[in-house]
Amino acid sequence: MNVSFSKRWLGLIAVVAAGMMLVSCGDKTSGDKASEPAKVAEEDKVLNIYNWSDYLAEDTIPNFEKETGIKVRYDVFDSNEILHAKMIAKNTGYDIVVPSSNWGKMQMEGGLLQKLDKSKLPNWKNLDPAVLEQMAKLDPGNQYLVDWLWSYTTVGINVDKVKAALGDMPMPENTWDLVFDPKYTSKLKSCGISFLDAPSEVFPIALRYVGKPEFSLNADDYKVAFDMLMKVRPDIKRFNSGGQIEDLASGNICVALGWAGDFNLARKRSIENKSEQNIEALVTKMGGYMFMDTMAIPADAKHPDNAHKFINYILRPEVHAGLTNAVTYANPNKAATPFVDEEIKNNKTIFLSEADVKNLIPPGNVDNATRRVQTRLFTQFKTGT
Ligand code: N2P
Repeated sequence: MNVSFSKRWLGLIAVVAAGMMLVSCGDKTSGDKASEPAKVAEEDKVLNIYNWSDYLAEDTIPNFEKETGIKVRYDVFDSNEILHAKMIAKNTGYDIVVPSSNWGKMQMEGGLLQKLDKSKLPNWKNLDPAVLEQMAKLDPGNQYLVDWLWSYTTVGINVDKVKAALGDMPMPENTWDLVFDPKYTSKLKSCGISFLDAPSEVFPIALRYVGKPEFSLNADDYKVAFDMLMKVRPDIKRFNSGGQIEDLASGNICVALGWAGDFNLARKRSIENKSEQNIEALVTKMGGYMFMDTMAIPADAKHPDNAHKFINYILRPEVHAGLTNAVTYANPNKAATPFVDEEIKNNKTIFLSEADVKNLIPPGNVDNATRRVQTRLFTQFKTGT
């Protein structure tokens, strides 16, 4: 349908597959049992969804409810860490969760997810075959995970405010300096710097910035990244993943380490609320950190049939494109491309070029011990001690 769209995806997925460093966790013993499709004759007309905040079009849920008579309870989270902790504790009460692919893979390997029943997903055919082929490298046979939307963690700026705060100082060649180098942060402090509140988002990038492997298992490497982070700590105004859209759109902050999709959404919101902030997601030379957020059904979901109905509904071209148009994140649905607004389709910070995709850090993971190191150091970073 659209060759360049497909090519971009090939590059993107190749990077994802190549970079997966997955370490299993959770309860292995329940894996086989958990994979059996639940046998439910007639389910209650209820569906419990747990997704990231600001990740929906206004009509996505109401249209689904109207059409199916299924009542949706929709809760939101702002980090994989929060979702993962709930998944490991089990009995989440959710029928659909949306982990990033690397976290979804861990949950799948831990027996915490159930296999999708493709016979209930006729719209599966709309997914880009190139995506499916490449995704199969991390989810063999595409059995558990369906991409919702994707983007990357990067630097977002309010162009005018940053220029004003920097004064005579030109923009750095490596734009990550805006959040990692005190030479810049000490100036940008005046208009507000925000960081994502999640160790798994910040450390891979901070490690690359200090020249260490992004998914290092060596605690000494984390200390080097931590020391770099502590130098800019006094200049950071807040850690607030879900709040960056509003903070940027209203001019409360001028620089953020956050999600490219949210930066484009902040720009859109500021136009809607007439404050017209000149907000940009930067495609940095050093590269950002890619994520693909995926729909999955917990092993103990009470309404798996309704969950399949919802996934199949999202995979409709108009519905999937509706998500992209509303929240400015790229989708994996080839049939949706004609329904994506031209401005979004042509935005090179949303649908990245092949070269820019290759430059991203692909989704990856560390072992549990390293995750504890990350958590401890990130808490210290936040408290500034
Ligand atoms: C929320 C977007 C979530 C992206 N607005 C992070 N995976």
